[in-house]
Amino acid sequence: MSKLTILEFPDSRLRRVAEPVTAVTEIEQQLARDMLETMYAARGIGLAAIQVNRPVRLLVLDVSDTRDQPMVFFNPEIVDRRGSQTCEEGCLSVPGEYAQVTRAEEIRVRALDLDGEPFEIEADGLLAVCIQHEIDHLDGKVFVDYLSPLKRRVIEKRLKKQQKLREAV
Ligand code: GNR
Ligand code: NI
Repeated sequence: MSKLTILEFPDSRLRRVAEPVTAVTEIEQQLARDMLETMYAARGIGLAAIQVNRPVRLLVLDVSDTRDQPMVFFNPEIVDRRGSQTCEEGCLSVPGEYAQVTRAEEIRVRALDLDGEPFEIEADGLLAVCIQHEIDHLDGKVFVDYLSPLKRRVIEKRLKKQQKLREAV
């Protein structure tokens, strides 16, 4: 297992649209395991492959309180959505910034699991928020895209300053 580096907004590599996986081989399974390790180490509830500079349609998450229920989705697709909910979101690629985002309340998701087997789940609440947040990453989107241009610019400035300070160390 190895921990991967998480790209940070406004890195243009977060803007790529991820390609579907053609097969779930040991390579993809290892990437999923490394992403889980990276997500747990960063105390996130989800991670999309784009965030660790791998532009493939893969996301991992664990929204359990006990942090022992990892989920893996290859080629996830939202096949049904209902209602709306607003939740305060954060992002490992936008550290320290939080904002309210409105998304579907309930979704039905189709994907391949770690063994490459197709499955479908119904999700609501935080799980639904997290899956939608991660699929946005796979389409080159970040939650700050839902904010006003002014708020987004303020966040961008703060993060660039932080990144510069870190580089100077
Ligand atoms: O760790 C995370 N927490 C979170 C909280 C509210 C809504 C979405 C998320 S996802 C985020 C991890 C992350 O950046 N995934 O891409
Ligand atoms: Ni994120």
